[in-house]
Amino acid sequence: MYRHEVPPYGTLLDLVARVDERCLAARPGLRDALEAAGEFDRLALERHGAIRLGTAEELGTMRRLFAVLGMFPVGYYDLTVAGLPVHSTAFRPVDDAALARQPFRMFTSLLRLDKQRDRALRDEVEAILAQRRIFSPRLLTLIEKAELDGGLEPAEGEAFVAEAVAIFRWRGRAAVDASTYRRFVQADALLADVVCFEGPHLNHLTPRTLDIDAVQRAMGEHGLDAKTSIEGPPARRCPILLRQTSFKALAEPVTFAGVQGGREGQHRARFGEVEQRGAALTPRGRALYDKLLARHRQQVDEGPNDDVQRAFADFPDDERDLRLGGLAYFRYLPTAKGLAARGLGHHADPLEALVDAGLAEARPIVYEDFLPVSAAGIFRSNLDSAPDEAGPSDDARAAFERALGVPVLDPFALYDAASRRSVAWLRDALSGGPGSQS
Ligand code: OOG
Ligand code: NI
Repeated sequence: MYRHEVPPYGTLLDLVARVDERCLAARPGLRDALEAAGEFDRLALERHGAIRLGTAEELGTMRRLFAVLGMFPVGYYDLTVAGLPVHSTAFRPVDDAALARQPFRMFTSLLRLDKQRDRALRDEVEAILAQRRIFSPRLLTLIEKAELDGGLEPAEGEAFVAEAVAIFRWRGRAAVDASTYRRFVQADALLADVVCFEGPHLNHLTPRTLDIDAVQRAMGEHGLDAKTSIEGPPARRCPILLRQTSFKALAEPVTFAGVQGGREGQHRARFGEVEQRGAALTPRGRALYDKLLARHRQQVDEGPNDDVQRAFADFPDDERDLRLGGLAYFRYLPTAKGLAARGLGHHADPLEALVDAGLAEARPIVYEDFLPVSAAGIFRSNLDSAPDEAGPSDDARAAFERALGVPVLDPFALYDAASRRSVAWLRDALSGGPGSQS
């Protein structure tokens, strides 16, 4: 659907497929590493998308919809620190098997009308949003049925998917007239994007690539209007977190509501993005990343000395250092040698001894989440006003979770659990199977 609606997105997908193919051919060990990490089969279908909702009720129902698909809210992102009047979570699968099969994530934002100072505008927006219904009655019935029965029959599942996809499609007809649209855009472009349409159209989709630098270089040649630089950490031997770039939003024709059959205009919101994912960082690794990013920002502010590679030189770029420094999460797997030595008493050895002896290997756990405001968050943490912000932000988070109907899951806890599970499996495998003495 999105490829049809936003044709350059199709161009981007084709480009990513070619770059990844070349990358796999050029780096012989890469395929094995991806396979061992359970990431090879999912690579070509891996995406994230983003939507923006208007009301607490929409967010609560969206949470139930994604739960039917096995996707749960992970993380809380306060985008007001980046000047956007929204806060967000990401709906995604959480267990190892589901992530290996289809890791699709939907970054989902909720408009914060408490940030709108213009009382009259706020009332007007609330009245418009109170009118709209983004979930069809049929879809609501199917969500309820899935909740009650713990699933749906195949035909119901088909209907569920069709109804759910329709929520995210583009509607070229605005729900408001042209002058209302213009007023809203003037107040805030993001507010207009949420409020002026009948539903939360996807604002972008993002494939994952193995070489974002190659994609960035080639975008221009393929007629894609790319932004000038890649966000996130610099290129490294051991990728960490998330690097992203995008092509700019299209101007799409819109018909506005109006007495004389409507007027034509344009709306610019929908784009395509691409990302390269690396290791998930522990709280300690993330703190170091944030510190170095802040230092880099300062260098950029201070003048031409903005070498991102140098700013990040203090972040170890070696898997063993990342592991021993407790900076990134790893999954531990038995090697062929380890399996051959099963039952010989190694299952209780210290983890590092197993790795050193070649009985186990450690693979970085891929970062499944987002970094939408790392830069802005760092600015804030450098300001004296940070304690000031903490109170209201906690309230906002509580309100967000009330709207969701559940607390968001803690991403660090999920990576930590995945790592611990792998260690338990490793010890079982080396001991000769579950139930053996340990
Ligand atoms: C926020 C999207 C955030 C990303 O990749 O960080 C996101 C928005 O809706 O503008 O998709
Ligand atoms: Ni994105």
